[in-house]
Amino acid sequence: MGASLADQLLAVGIARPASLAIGLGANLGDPLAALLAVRPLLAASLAASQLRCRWSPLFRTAAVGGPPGQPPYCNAALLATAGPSPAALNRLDPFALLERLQTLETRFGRVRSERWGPRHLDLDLLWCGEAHLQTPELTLPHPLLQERSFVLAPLAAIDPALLPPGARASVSLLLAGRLNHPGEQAPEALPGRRGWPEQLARGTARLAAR
Ligand code: A4P
Ligand code: MG
Repeated sequence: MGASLADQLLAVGIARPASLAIGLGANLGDPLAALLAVRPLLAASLAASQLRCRWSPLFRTAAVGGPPGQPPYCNAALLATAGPSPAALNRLDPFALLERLQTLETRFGRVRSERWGPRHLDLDLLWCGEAHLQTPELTLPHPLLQERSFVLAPLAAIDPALLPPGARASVSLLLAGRLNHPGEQAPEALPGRRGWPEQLARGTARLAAR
């Protein structure tokens, strides 16, 4: 059977591969340990849906919003693509994926008390293909993703030219704009380590917009 039109357009570079992105964050308990432990579980969950993951480096970021005096966050992002055929992503039900993410959050001790409060693990679905949704359970793309350097820096580290659905600029340009805001603290990329080898090139740890 011949390749689908979508696959042919991808092959000649006319279409962007469909993707989904997930933001990871934690600032309670041992945030680094939580992200290291959840990574293989998330990778396995997405592999079961025939998706392949690319991971950002880990970042240390100042808490945004919520109660004052929160510990810093450990943040990261993953970008999943459908491999040889985009159909795997079309088959994915974003609500079912959100449920899988929330089950993982609960497993890692997440208790929902106050909005933007400290947490053991937060997994946000940033986008899921071209899905546009606005329901009480799920908004896609994530409404705040373009305004948050703790989301943009990890995405820009995966691919500076990445264009989130509905965005007018790449993640690296959005990040550069964000970092120009007075008082905005640049996320700090952490060195790679066992279980999380990704890191920024030497000398760019504080300059994620390249
Ligand atoms: N929900 C709707 N859309 C989505 C989506 N795309 N992904 C619903 C995930 N959940 C989504 O989320 C509240 C409800 O949003 C869920 O029940 C889900 O059905 P939550 O995770 O319980 O609450 P939250 O995280 O406090 O609220 P929200 O609005 O999701 O906040 P964010 O955007 O997650 O921000 N500072 C730093 N440095 N790093 C961080 O990671 N995170 C936050 C939380 C605040 N400050 C931070 C960080
Ligand atoms: Mg959340």
